[in-house]
Amino acid sequence: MAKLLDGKTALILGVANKWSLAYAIAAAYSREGAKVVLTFQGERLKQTVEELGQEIGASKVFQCDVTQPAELERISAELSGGLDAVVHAIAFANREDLSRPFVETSRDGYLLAQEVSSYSLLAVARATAPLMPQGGSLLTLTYLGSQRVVPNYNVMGVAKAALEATVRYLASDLGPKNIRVNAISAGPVKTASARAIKDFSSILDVVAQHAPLRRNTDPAEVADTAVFLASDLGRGVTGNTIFVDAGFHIMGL
Ligand code: NAD
Ligand code: IMJ
Repeated sequence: MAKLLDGKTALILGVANKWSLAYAIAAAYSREGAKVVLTFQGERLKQTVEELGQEIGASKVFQCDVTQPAELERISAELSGGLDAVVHAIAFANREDLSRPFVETSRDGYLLAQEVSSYSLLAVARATAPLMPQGGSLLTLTYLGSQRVVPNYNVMGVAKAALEATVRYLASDLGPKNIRVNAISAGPVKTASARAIKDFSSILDVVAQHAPLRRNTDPAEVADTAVFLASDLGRGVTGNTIFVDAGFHIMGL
């Protein structure tokens, strides 16, 4: 039977380990027939990501630190055959900026969070748009802390607000080339980026108690929405932030 991503090639940035949202998305894209290419941030992650790539039959795995222009240039070299979908699942802020009061955020900490978590989408869009001459899909991951105050999310919330605005401006620029740009706003999931957060388990409990679906978000649900957006089924959707959060964001109390 035909699969949703048959014949498509997808580049997925942001796999660090088997818990990464990017890995759940890569596995779902592979399941739906896509040719999957993975990148990892640095040498330290090489072996893990190569092994995960093998598990899902990835056709290529290479290093791409999005703060390094020379490493972004590798994208066009490695994907000269063209591309249909790109997933940006990357965020970083200094750990101390995710625990002390937001008002104490340094200039360097602010700029670092913006560079890695927001500007990098623009950099990736510029590197990949020429590889999608017939159009394609660009997807990033965001979190509710961009729109509401979530304790300790701090400088990441500001970076995600910029990321969501970047999605809209890129969607406007790239729409005439039939390149769609969207974000998925995922509910809290216990990944490496979340595990480090104080009281994360109690955040999961609060969400499960109050979300309309009365449970937490499963990475596989995020991945299935990512499949939809990269597939032909998503052809009319661009500039959007779609919540995959068991409905939590609609609640006022
Ligand atoms: P994760 O730690 O598995 O993924 C974060 C990734 O960012 C890692 O693979 C890391 O290597 C990569 N990264 C950081 N700096 C980089 C750089 N300079 N160059 C290249 N890659 C770099 O955690 P995750 O939760 O899967 O995070 C993926 C995305 O999902 C992030 O954007 C995060 O904000 C978002 N998100 C996560 C949750 C959650 O609760 N886990 C909820 C909503 C949104
Ligand atoms: C992160 C901080 C505070 C509250 C948080 C999170 N909540 C959730 C997250 C409620 C769900 C996870 N998230 C959505 C992120 O985007 C995390 C980004 C992140 C995490 C770390 C931890 C380790 C580190 N730097 C980080 N930079 C970004 O050193």
